[in-house]
Amino acid sequence: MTIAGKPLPHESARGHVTGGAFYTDDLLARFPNVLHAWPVTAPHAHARVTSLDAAPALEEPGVVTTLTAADAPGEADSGPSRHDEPLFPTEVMFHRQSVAWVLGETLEAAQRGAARVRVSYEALPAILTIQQAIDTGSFLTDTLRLARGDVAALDRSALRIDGELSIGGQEHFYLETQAAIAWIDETGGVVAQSSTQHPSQTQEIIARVLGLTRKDVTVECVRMGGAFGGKEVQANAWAAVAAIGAWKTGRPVRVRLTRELDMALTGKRHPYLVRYSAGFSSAGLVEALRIAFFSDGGFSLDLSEPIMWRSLFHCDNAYYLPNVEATGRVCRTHKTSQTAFRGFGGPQAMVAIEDILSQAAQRLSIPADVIRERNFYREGHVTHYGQTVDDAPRIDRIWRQLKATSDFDARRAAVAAFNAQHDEAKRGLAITPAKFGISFTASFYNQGGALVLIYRDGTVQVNHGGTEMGQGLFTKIRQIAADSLGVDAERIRLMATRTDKVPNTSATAASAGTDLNGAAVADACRQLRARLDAVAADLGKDVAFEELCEAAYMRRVPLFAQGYYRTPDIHFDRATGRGEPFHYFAFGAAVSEVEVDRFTGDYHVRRVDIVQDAGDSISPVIDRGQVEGGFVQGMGWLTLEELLWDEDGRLATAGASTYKLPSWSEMPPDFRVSFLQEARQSNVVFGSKAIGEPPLMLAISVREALRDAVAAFGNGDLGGNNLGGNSVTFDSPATPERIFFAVRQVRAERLSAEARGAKADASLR
Ligand code: MTE
Ligand code: LUZ
Ligand code: MOS
Repeated sequence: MTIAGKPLPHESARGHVTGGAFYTDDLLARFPNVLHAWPVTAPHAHARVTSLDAAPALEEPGVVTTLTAADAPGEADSGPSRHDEPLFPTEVMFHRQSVAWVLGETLEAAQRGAARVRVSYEALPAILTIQQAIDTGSFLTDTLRLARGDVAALDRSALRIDGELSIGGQEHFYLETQAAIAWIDETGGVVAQSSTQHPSQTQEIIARVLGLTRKDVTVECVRMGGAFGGKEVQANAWAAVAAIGAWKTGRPVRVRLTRELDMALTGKRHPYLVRYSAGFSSAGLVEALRIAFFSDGGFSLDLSEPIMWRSLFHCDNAYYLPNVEATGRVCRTHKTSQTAFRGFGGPQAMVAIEDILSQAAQRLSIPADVIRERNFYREGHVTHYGQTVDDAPRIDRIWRQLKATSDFDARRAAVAAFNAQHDEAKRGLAITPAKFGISFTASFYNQGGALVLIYRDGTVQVNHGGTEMGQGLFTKIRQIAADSLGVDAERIRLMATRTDKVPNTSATAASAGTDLNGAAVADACRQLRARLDAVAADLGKDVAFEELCEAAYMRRVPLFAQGYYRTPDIHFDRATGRGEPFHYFAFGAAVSEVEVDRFTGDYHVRRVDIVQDAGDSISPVIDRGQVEGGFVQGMGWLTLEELLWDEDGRLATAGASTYKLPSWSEMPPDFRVSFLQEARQSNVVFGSKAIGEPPLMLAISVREALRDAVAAFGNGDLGGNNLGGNSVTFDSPATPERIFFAVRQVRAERLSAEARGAKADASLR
């Protein structure tokens, strides 16, 4: 019986669509005496709090109490890295930061109370852009660096490209906004139900703010309605506020951000400014790359440092860079603290290198797919941080398979034919690869734990350290447990993630949820299966699983086991910038075709083809969903979603009306996803590979297809273009506005080149 590899539906699919699936805020109904919390938020991006009088709030009917600095018995700070996120700040660091909270019998009472809290501020100058931060020396980190070879090679290259690229951030827009409910249990301990990717850290922060030890705090996460990195550390503060409220009042306290508050208060994907110089041979090989990343970290450190490391690790994408110097620095601005988001700094760096390669292709009149192919990692190649790219040949395999199945060459010709006949619209086609390193780059996080319980009736409860956010982790783990125990999936129940079942867990992040926790569950199940096999041998006959379990119990064989997994052989030394930080690489490639309107810059995606390496997929339907969802989320980031802050540091795009998300209308009408065959990954649970983040970066093919289409307004077709030595550039996201201006620029260049040509012709006559 094999259940892994079967295309099972998501274990909560029915609950998701019927509304039956339980989320944190659904607990509300179980607590008739729950209190609702609402923040008092500051009207400045940067200010000193000169006085705060919460007392007037108490005059409001239904207000029970207020929460200010004096109410936290421990340290009122939720900063996960540095302690730089005071829950009751005396210095406001971003517009709408909460300075106090009000608890009410109803949400409305709490809101009315919050409006009554009197706060005076002394406004201070705010730093709102990366450039301002650089100019004023406002940074959250030192400069991080990875380098190899000698970038002086730049000066000897046949082609040199110097440039700057600005890349926008992204709002997570998980459907379930941040939520937590905390209460005091019958023994005096604190319990929180929290929509968190990292229950152990939520537990740590609650213990910190209450001055308790971890044994006094239990955190449970039943599931999340999406997280995407936005709840890797940023769920903690809300659980901490709820816990402080519960501690003060003895009553359950609920914090749930409205969409508008969630967008205003929580961190986003980091905006980046990238400065680069790249040197190419006349054949289009990268000879040297100097690249400097500046990220907008917002007001506190959060995960910005490991995110910047991941950028430095991914500035090569799938390409061998012989000489490279990559540096990165996190800027401190007066904005929300930017945080983890699917890809974790990798996407920004990969957008940059793909941008540079496309420009080189245009400048050298080499087709972009050819220039990419020529620069691929080959067998035996080592990255700029010293890790051998073991499976480098897979890049070529995927590339060739995708080119064939997407009919790339024929469509290239068809696009050129279309473009030759149309002046009002042009089509573009691009293929881009993605290589993504799998493992937390902070090596100690790469561990997983499990506790598997078999009952005498032959049914099984599986506990593990991972959290479910819609990605299908629980579905995969159920399949792993079923096969490891040799029973069918119906016997197995996946329990909500709790810190009192498996301690000291890592965040479910870095796409490693199944690799780590799945392997730990398999380890526990292996032990149990061995014990049961011994009992079966003793019985001397085949019996049903429930009888075997009963027999084991009667023989006093323990029917529960802990499982553990740690990723072998990974290490990285920041000081030298050398190591093997990743257990393996996930690979994929995508072909996108777009059509751009000359007059408006509006565009649509006509077709997308993807080949992704998922190893031996444990759950093909889940993996397909991850590829489709990740791709569309990446496409949204690179094309539609634009975060704007006004000159006072207010988030101008703080709702779905002004922040444009991809929807049904943006789905590629022709969307073909397939997986690399014979792709078993050795040394990973069931031969599978991580799938959560890598497909997001395949959306870069849409950005590059847009560049291809824009170039066609200059001269026809980019397959070998003559833009007069120019290349098409635009910042990210490639909104219709940016595409409109890029088209206008390219057409102006063409017209002036034609005018020069006409003049030259005339002078010959
Ligand atoms: N898929 C859904 N439906 N919802 C999510 O929140 N998060 C992504 C990805 N896929 C996410 C998702 C991110 S950022 C990560 S790191 C992985 O799922 C985490 O889960 P995994 O490690 O089990 O793949
Ligand atoms: N989180 C983290 C991550 O703490 N370290 C990582 O390397 C990482 N990578 C991807 C996503 N989340
Ligand atoms: Mo994902 S950004 O690792 O939560």
